[in-house]
Amino acid sequence: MAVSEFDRRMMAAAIRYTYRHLGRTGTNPSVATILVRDVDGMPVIVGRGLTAIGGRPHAETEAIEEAGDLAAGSTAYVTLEPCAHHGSTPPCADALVSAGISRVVAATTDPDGRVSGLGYKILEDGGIEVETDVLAPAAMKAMAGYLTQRRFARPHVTLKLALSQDGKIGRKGSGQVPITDPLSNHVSHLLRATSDVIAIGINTALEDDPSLTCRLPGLENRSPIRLVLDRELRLPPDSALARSARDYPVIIATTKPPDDERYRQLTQAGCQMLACEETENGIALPEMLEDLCGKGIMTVIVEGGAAVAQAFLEAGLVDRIRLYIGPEAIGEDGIAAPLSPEIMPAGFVKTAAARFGPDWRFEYERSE
Ligand code: AOF
Ligand code: ZN
Repeated sequence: MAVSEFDRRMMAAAIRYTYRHLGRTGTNPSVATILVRDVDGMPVIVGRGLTAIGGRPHAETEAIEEAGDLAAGSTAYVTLEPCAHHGSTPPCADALVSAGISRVVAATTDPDGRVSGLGYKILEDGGIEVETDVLAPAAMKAMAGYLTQRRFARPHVTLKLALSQDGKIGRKGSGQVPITDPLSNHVSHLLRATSDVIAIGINTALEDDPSLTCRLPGLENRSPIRLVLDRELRLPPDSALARSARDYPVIIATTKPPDDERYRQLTQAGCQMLACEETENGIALPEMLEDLCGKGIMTVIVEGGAAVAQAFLEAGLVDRIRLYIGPEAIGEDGIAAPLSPEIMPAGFVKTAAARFGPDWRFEYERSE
């Protein structure tokens, strides 16, 4: 049976569903399964499943459980190839065969060596019809953190910048300057809710004293880990970040040793210290990201300031750029942005444009 328009619509729904647990499944990707079967000549959704918070159980078994007896004879829409390995539960591919699923429509092959191709093989050997690569680009976008971690052994990095109409990111010496509309701010807080870490440089921390939490009503507990690149340990223990370190985690990336007085104070405030290597330009970013990856971090937002943005770009460590452009100009005393729609680093292509109130948002991704 060929892939139909209905198949694509169900897969699009499954991919959208994965965003519900994005950033909450540990090192596991957030995967969705939707089971659909014919009931009196009508396609009916009989089960839905998502990778559980923390990473287990997997999506397929959740959906099969919800469908109960109705699972047999249904089509399973899965955003990732069902697993073939034994973890804390048996392989999902086996579970689909045992449940009597007749057809599996999948979006992407799992790059995990324990699964890659083997999941599909178990399904086919079990007599299930398998369709692959349905809406693969959209699924890969939703799983970018997981895929980047598997491919490059580092987290996926989004650089987020807000620019005034005249290409400035702030005003010299005046702390936070409102550039974008509250609507844009809500949208960027949604990215915070689905990301593991938000990183800023120490200058931004000192100038703005930001909290970097997600402040969307009901999603406050989805705030990412806040990370400050603070080679010389200048973050004050009474900063908004350090004061809230016991409520929402703070990591301080530094090259200072533990016998430093500020090190002791910040640790006492509840901040976690990440020992980093030093280069002539500051903290060694590839090694820092590798360490974060080792801690299970799959997605990082880099949010200010210009020097930090520049350092990540120069090191080739940015996968996606989200550029918000507000309607007002800042003028002469503004701080120039390291990039603009006219000046994009080589290798990035525009993949989306959207309007939020008076603002524009452009998205750029690295072309392969
Ligand atoms: C699935 N369905 O919902 C997810 C899958 O640590 P474990 O044992 O849970 O295995 C992690 C691997 O499982 C992960 O690397 C990926 O290959 C797969 N994730 N597979 O069938 C799911 N989340
Ligand atoms: Zn599984």
